[in-house]
Amino acid sequence: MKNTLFIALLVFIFSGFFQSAQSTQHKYYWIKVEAHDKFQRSLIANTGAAIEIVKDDYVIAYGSEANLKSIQRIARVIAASDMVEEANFHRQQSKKWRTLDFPADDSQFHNYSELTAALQQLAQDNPGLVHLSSISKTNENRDLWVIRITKDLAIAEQKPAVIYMGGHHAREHVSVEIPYLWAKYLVDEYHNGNQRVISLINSRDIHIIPAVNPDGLEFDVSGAKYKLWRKNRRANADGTYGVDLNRNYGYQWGTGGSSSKTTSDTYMGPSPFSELETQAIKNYIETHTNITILLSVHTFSKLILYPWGHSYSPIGVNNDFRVHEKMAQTMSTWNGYKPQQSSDLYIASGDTTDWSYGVHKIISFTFELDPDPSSAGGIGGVFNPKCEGFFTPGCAGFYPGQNIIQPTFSKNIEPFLYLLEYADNPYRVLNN
Ligand code: 0X9
Ligand code: ZN
Repeated sequence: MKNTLFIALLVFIFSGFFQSAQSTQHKYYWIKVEAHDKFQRSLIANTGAAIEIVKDDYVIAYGSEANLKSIQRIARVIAASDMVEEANFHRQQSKKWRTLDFPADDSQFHNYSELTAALQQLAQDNPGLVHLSSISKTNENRDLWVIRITKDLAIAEQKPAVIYMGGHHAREHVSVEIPYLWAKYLVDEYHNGNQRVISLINSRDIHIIPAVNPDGLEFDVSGAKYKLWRKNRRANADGTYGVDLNRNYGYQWGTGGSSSKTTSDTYMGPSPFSELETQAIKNYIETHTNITILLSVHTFSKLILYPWGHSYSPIGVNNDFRVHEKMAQTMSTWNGYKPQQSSDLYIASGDTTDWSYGVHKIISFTFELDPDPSSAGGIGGVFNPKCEGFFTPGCAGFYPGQNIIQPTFSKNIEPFLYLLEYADNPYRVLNN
């Protein structure tokens, strides 16, 4: 009897210990922290927090309690938000969550099944023009869709190709809509007799992956409020979930600005290309050797970024640097986004474009789409007072409301067309 009591006491003490250890890991914060240059920002990125807003004198990062403590050791924290419940330990199937969908006032956004249906419809209505295929199953058995738009598929590999991708990060909903609208625009304009688009569809091979991370997207929109989820939904060995797909590509992987901690938002994964989604993209790009230009869209901040991201050095091949710089500057005249090298923001390794340029010499860009950081809300007085918090659509950078979709798309049509036009030989831009 004594023994049983003793064991019961031990179990009680230990369960309390584990609970508090786990609830510590559940705490996530918005952290406003002083940082004046890319070197200071990179130190903050190295803690494993995700930097989301960059200003001249500070950044706002999103990270765990452990990330917050690391940041406090190296920089002055100006403010930290109340704890936000963190979803690292949440299972997808929890009963208390509603169906996987956007709330009514964000219904213009596509959830996974709506996106699937829309892509299937586009392909079905346009045989010989739009080709839909799944390049992988995800951890939760969804399809990773690629839509390919070109005339004469049989000779497509002989044409210059561009690949457009969105939705690497689950909470970046606008980044899924823009590639989808791009596919729809191309098809609609083709039928409308737009000569520029017709000749591009005839002479180019166009690849579009609107949602690189469908499991993450579905997770983010399940529940009463958006979850601020970033990673995919791989079940990590320790019971946590998710790898940051934009830290999992295999060029200079794990060399800075990513984390080996599974609870981190910038968890790099156990090895380069450990994830089904990044493997699928790797295989796809390796098998389509006609791809000369790549664009990966994210949100938010209105930026045009180009390699390197893992290093402060510019690209070693001088002409390649000049092509990226020139194209970024030209595109910025249309969308108004700020062109810069990725690492001017902060060092991060394992992102898509360092790999696609580093390994394949594909001219590669990351766009951080609208909105701009000042409209994103934040802590320390810049919060929109109408809004409950970062979770409320219309309030924050990741959840800006559906009215932003169309204007964001419109300002990016010209840059997207430009990339296609120069895909035959991007070095041509240096002649202008
Ligand atoms: O950190 C990222 O993955 C991207 N920003 S986001 O807010 N969408 O997460 C930017 C990647 C740019 N690359 C580097 N800074 N290396
Ligand atoms: Zn992103």
